[in-house]
Amino acid sequence: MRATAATLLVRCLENEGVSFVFGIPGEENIRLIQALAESEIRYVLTRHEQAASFMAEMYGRVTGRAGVVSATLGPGAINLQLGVADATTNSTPLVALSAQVGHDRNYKESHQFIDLVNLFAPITQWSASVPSAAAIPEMVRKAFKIAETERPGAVYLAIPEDINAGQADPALEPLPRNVPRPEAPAPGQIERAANLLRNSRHPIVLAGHGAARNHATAALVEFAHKLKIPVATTFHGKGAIPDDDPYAIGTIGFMRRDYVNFGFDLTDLIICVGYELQEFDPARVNPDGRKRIIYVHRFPAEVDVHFSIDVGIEGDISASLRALAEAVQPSGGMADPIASAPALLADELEHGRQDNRFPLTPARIVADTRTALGRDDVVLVDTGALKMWMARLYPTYAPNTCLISNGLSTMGFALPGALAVSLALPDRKVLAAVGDGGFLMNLQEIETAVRERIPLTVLIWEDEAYGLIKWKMDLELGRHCDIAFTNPDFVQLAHSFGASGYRIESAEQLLPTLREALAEDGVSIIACPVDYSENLRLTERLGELDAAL
Ligand SMILES: Cc1ncc(C[n+]2csc(CCOP(=O)(O)OP(=O)(O)O)c2C)c(N)n1
Repeated sequence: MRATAATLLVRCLENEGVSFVFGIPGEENIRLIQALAESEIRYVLTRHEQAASFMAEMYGRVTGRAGVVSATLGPGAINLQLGVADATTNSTPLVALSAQVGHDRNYKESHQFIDLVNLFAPITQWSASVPSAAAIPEMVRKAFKIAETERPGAVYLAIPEDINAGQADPALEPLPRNVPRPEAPAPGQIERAANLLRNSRHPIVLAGHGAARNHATAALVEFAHKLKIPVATTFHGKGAIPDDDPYAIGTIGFMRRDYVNFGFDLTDLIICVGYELQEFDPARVNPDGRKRIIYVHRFPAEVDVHFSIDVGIEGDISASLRALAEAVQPSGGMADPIASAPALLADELEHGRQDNRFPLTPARIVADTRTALGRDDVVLVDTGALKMWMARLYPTYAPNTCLISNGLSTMGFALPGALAVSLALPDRKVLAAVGDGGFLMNLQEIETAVRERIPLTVLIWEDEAYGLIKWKMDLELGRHCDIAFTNPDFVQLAHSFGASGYRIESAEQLLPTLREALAEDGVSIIACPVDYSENLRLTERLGELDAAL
């Protein structure tokens, strides 16, 4: 058999351990699609390239291995850009492949030609065009190495149609995979950090996405327990310390102050563990820029006037935490106001659980979602007011089990993302929590999930509006406009796709319906009316709390 460039490319993908490629074919990459069909890799045919890009992103997010998405040239490739940008801003490994016009016409105005390499450059870590079949082994290896190495992100490769359709030297082989290993922390940096810690009165840990990604939970828990230091997480770091750990004090990142801010008000030293500035503005926890900062991560920190680092420890995160814990004696323990934060959150959630009002309060939906899912099950939370409620209130017990986009904060990722998480983690239940706005941005993927027999449940928080924008307008302008819309009948819509459809008509129905839907082996859609009048009450309440301090 003669080797073609397309089969060589697929062999290189197999060599990287790729199990799924998400995408839509086009005229210019039919040989690649055929070569994939003949391989061990499962090609998941989607209904929108944007959705395919979110699938690849969320696959990368939960596995740590680059998710792969494929599209045709021009419009198909351009449709990939939202998930690609989301992956880069969310530190998630992704490899995007698209076709491109051939070398015979890429120097002039020609049908469907757009300079894709330049279009992808600012939203990727590397954007390049494959110049020849001979370059495929090196370029695929380089793409995965860059995408998966800290800080992970997206990579884009354009495959011109003449190369896609051409032959390859049969002697060409995929290159062996190698993964850069993290260094042990430098003893001098550990000692400098230990000195800062010894002199701090109320140190606090801020655990970010890097802690979740780098499996630092065990070391983080040991560190917190040994030194008696409270741990807050960012939205992306949720679960890096289980929320029922006595040293977990909650998630920071809500638009206003929250209970967890008590810890940051009091502290003189923030130990940032795997924190990335794109997740959350450091000004929010260090407004005057005067707090001392120890930074622990695999790569140097971004520069920000509110993030002036006293000691940076670059290397393996768990090893760094263990070395630091070893070097310091425990201090006095948590101050009372800090210790009170988890209890206040738990009260709020409990209150929500018992609230039978209809439409449901946001806290009721969060409480029932938590009860319906197991500790290791996964919820993907789309962007909107629901994200604020879920991020601050949803107790999370393991990293990457409450997935939020807070780098780009895009709408529309959760439903397609859930499909990929369900494929990547087939033994977990997977729920996409979405607003009615975000749901209609990528609902076509219900067809993909039904056709491909990928189990998932979608919970729509229905308020017939772009709720978060309404909340922001009400808060800052005192009124709102241009945020309301109407919805289709979600139950009929679900049925028309061959999915199960449920409509919640009383608060008591939500938990049993969630349980029933999650127990199904198929696709189910639940529409749950939500009363967002609680939004303004929450910001007012937290505002008063602010004043009381
Ligand atoms: C792709 C995209 N478009 C617009 C926005 C701005 N935006 C953020 S939240 C939001 C409203 C979300 O509405 P919905 O999905 O119904 O959720 P809700 O806020 O009502 O809970 C909008 C328009 C965004 N983040 N992403």
